[in-house]
Amino acid sequence: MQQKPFFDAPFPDAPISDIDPYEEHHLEDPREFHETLRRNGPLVWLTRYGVWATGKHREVTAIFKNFRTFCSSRGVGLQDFKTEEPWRPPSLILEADPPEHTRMRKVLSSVLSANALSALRAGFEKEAEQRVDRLLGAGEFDGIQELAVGFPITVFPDAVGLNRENRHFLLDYGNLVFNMLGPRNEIAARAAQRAASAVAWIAEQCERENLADGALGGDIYGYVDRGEITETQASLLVRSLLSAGLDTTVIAIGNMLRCFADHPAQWQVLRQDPHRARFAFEEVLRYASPVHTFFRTADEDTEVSGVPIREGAKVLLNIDCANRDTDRWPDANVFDITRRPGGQAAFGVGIHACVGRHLAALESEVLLQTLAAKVRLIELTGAPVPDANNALRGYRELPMRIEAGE
Ligand code: OVV
Repeated sequence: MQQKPFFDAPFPDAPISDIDPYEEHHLEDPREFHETLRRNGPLVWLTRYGVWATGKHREVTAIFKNFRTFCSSRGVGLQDFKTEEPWRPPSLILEADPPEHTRMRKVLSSVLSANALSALRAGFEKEAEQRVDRLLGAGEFDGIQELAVGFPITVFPDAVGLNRENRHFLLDYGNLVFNMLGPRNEIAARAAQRAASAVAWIAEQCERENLADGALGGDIYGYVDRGEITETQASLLVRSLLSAGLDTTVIAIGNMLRCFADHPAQWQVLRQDPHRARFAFEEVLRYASPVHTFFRTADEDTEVSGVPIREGAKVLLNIDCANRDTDRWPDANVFDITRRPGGQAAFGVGIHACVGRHLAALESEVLLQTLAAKVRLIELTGAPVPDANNALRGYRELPMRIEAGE
């Protein structure tokens, strides 16, 4: 049998654990790992990988905010780009530090500003209404295929300005990108197999001539014409949209359906006042965070909450655990759309916080409002099938039905 690696504690008496959070059953059900993080916190050394880990809201937030010490340019996964070759050219925004990060961030934040996106709403609403109307007569269906995938896989590529063909490659690619943030386990190998044809296809879609005018991809190339970025940078920024923009919202919408199916009283609260959709989405992200893990790398010797951290150390930030931290929200384990979940960390915190959040919110909000207007009951009709992913947590299948009602 293959010997599992073992990394000694970095100092005597350091809190350690030999749990492997990347075992499939922990990825599918993180409760035991969360318990380990809480019991040994605020930081615990994972002997299996030789990294620090935290799931405390205070420390996760502090490390995200301290972007000078805890850099992103050495990768935001388990791998250290300083010592290991990344599988693709690093992202110019996700895997970069200031000042380079700042310039790229400015481009994407203006392309993806709430204002720039407001023109998309009407088209999103039309698509959501058609889809929900069709499902109201459908009996039992898979909420993942029909809603969580079906809605964004239409509106998102249209918003970016992609061709109509082969859009399923976007899901394969996103799945690969997120799985590659973890160890090179079976799950990552399967993702790579599945995405074999997607990688070259993605690179092609990022080229200027494959992007429709008047859509987000073309808007990014507008910054080339104004001399602010190069053509190569533009194509990599489009790649960022395609990497981060679809699987995340698919998972978020799936988690949203599950939350409301499990909490029918909360569904009635939303139906009474559909304007709560924006806050409801934020509460879904807190209660069932789509991205469970990002890493940072200590670029110098430092300490966090009294724990010394050496230069080069990776720190696993468990976002979904932090979002259920009862030190931050005494009733963290209650799904309550009437709370104001300010400070929830699902989009990250600080300079790297999700730049596409307004687009994600628009998609989810439109779908949620459409459902709230037309649907009396959301009900599971079978067991949800979890989707084990090294960085995302959600469902592969969600058997359900919806019932019409004013
Ligand atoms: C997985 C992920 C998240 C956010 C951004 C990117 C990727 C990127 O490629 O820039």
